Amino acid sequence: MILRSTLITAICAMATNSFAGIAWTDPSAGKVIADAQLDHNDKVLGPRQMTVQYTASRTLDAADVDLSCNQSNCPDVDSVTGTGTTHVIHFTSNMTPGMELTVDIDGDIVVVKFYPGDFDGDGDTDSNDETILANAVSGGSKSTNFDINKDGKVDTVDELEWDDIETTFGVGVVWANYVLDDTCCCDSGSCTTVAEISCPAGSSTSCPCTPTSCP
Ligand SMILES: [Ca+2]
Ligand SMILES: [Ca+2]
Ligand SMILES: [Ca+2]
Repeated sequence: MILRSTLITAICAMATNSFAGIAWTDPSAGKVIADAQLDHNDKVLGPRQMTVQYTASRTLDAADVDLSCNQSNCPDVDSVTGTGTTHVIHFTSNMTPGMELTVDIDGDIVVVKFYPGDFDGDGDTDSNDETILANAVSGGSKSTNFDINKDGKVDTVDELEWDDIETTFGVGVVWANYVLDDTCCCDSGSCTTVAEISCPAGSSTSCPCTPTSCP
């Protein structure tokens, strides 16, 4: 009996050790991403990659990963890098405001939401979020969650950036109802349906924009 139970225990241990489950991902499953990286045109950029940490070594390549989302401009998988237990899924484009991205990693589903400025994670960006940010600034927070412009500091500049987000997307914007394609931007005669805090010089945020109408 002792031998038999020892054998069963050993087999179970082998089975457990050979199975590589996801330990964590970054961004993590269910996360509302509130901080927004801004590019040189003040375009609001969400994450462009996801790190996956496994409990045991395994291989992972681009064919194992599928992306889908609630917008028409879903990123694709550009590449998967890394070896052993840590792999990084690179997207072909950044997540955009209001995007809910479903990442199917070899059958494991991870959903993340990019709601700029939504610090309490309730699906909108309103005065409650403004208060949370103001308290973070006055309290000397070091959290990267509040560092909207990614300059390494949480200060009044981030509060101004937060104001820009709310002005651009609407006061009290409800991200769950947000349709990216409602925002157009006309630059040098061509319209794109990207969301930007401020469009490049000479462009218009009105829809349809001129000289070319938005689709
Ligand atoms: Ca909120
Ligand atoms: Ca709210
Ligand atoms: Ca900052």
